[in-house]
Amino acid sequence: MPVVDAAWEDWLATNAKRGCTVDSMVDAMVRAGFDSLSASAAVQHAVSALTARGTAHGVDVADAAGPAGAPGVVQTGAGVQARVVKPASRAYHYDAAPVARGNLIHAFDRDVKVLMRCERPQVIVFGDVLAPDECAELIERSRHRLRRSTTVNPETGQEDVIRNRTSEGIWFQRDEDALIERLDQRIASLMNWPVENGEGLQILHYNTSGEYRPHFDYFPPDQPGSAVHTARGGQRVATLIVYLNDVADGGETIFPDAGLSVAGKQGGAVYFRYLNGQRQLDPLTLHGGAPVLGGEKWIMTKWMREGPYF
Ligand code: PD2
Ligand code: ZN
Repeated sequence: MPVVDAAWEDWLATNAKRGCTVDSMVDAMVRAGFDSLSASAAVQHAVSALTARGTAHGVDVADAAGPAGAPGVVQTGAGVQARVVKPASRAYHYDAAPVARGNLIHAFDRDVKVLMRCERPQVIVFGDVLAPDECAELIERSRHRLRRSTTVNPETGQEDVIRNRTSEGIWFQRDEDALIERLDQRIASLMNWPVENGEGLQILHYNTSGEYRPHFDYFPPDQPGSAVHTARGGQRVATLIVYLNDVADGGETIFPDAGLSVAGKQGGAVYFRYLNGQRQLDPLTLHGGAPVLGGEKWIMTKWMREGPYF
């Protein structure tokens, strides 16, 4: 299968800018030998990068033109032509999220309040997921064991320390002790996803000025390093970020392409889902941790996978 190299990135950016539909670009890439999941993720990434800059789309790629020299690709003389057609139909399909309906959800051993639901992207804000003493205990257990956080290198899949993520963290393995086991059960019940599909619980700490620049929590299928991570448990499907303290100023969880910002409150949480039943990935879940402007920020993150994570 071909890879999304610099030439394909140029092709994607050019055609997204011309206003070509997601459908027509995915079709062109599939005809050039990509599988539809990789093609769809690459196109959605290119379109969402453009949408973030405020450009609309709604025209079709005229034929299977890809970068010059790409195998199996027809190159038109003047590049790719575009014409106005129906709106894109291969856009991310918002099927029902597994989280229960209603304003109060009984999650294992606790009643959790639903404070806000957003349908596109699928984001839910909860109150009272953890009690104040549970938040305090997690912070105290973690404070002296923190290590600088890493991110996945897209090429190699290795964990790199980079400036995009200025936090420190530690992991608690599932079933590590009674408290972690209980919290894992509660979170799995709230997310309505099997507890064994969850990665460990990660505690993160940001000092003033700490931030986590916008990123996807899923592993982009077009990046070679992703396979290392999806080999165990498959793709990530959804995230729950629990706020362990009130931040004096800043530190919101932001969704820049959705124009959404969540200011955390101790014990509350934000849930977002990015893999649907058709295994499409939602680029609108691009999100980040805004810089902490005053005080410190403590959160706990749970990432759920498609399958059991052992
Ligand atoms: O600290 C946050 O608000 C934040 C933002 C984006 C955390 C994460 N992502 C994460 O842990 O993935
Ligand atoms: Zn994230």
